[in-house]
Amino acid sequence: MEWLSTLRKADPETYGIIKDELKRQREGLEMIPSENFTSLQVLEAIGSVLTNKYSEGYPGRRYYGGNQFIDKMETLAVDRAKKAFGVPYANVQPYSGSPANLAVYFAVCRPGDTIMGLNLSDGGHLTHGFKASLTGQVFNSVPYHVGKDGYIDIDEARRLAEENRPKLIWVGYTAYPREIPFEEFAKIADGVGAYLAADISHVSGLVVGGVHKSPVPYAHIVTTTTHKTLRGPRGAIIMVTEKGKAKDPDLPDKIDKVIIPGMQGGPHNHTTAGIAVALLEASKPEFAQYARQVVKNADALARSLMKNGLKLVTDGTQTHLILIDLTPFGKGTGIFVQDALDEAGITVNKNTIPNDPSNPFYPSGVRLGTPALTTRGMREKEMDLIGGLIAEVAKSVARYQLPERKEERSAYLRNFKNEIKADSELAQVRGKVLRLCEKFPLYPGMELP
Ligand code: DSN
Repeated sequence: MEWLSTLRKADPETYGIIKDELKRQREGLEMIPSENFTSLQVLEAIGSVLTNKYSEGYPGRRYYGGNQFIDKMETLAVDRAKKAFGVPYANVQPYSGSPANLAVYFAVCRPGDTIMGLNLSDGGHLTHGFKASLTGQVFNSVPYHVGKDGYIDIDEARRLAEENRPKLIWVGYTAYPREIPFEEFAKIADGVGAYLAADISHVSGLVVGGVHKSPVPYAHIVTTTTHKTLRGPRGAIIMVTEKGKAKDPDLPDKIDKVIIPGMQGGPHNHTTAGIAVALLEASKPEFAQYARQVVKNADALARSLMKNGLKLVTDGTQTHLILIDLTPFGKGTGIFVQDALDEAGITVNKNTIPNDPSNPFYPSGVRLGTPALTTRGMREKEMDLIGGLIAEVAKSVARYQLPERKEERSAYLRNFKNEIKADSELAQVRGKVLRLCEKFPLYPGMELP
């Protein structure tokens, strides 16, 4: 089937860029753990005429006319979200994860209130109070940390909570390979009267698929993006649990009001449709099977990486995500491994590791995961092979070291980039990656001539 044929004729430039990106996705191993490939039906829903409509407000109470079908669409998405996660309230309007989290802050806190979240370089999200994020500037952010073993230091978090009496505590992380300790944090939050908000953006697909503990019995509020393991379009959902409603029966209403009129304008109705479609898919037995395979694949990949000599934070994973500690190669070496893997057709992202001896611009780790490769149908056998290729690439650039002097870095990196373009070992890995990708076609039948 020929896709985008109208666009091809009307705007060859835009068409060409989309075609190139599809080729990149098809011919490489997409291993950024927060990315995935949606189904064709999700793509169709977000490419629909629903994008044309303004609908500020909520079903049955909109500012604009003509919303009878948009109301149905949003109600369907909300009902599916409530059913998928087992919650009494869901708002599917946040444009993405950051606005969803901002809405939570302004529903339960005032500027200057104390909040807690996991420190960024220990695996926390930007919007959980990092100092460069508005959330770390508008609120008094007290970060908690992981211990030397890479696991969340619950004792430190409890002590900090008792000393600082936060209004809101965040759990749920962006670079943490172990199960989120919801139960332990519920005890801490309840002990100091704080709201507990679980941002399960990374693991929401695993939660729905039954392979990660659910936050719902423990947290008052749950947020998630919809495009990671949940495999939907780029968007987000905010939910309130029964526990949250018991703490504050007005919480759903407060969140609704912060989203609109507080922060956002018209919802992205095409995205709402895509979320509804993804939630229907996630309710099927095949999705639970997918979620199980994501975790099995991550475990197989972790074992392969370690067998091939790489060091992993917490020595493995229980989720979809792995964090490679590159300090044995030198501090701040994440950029060399990321760029060399890119050259070989393997997409990962450089990332800080706990107690990183470098900084977030030149971190000492690489973060990777298995959601997208599992969507393509790859299994443990392929993970074993890929772990070997990643280790080979990492070792092949071990001779590169980040210059201590900042002024020397850009010339050094330019030279590095030129050298890896001509590296025959990386070209060989690229060939192996291509052959593997051909065996697991992405969007078969989607032809872009
Ligand atoms: N940027 C998203 C991620 O990659 O995990 C959320 O922090």
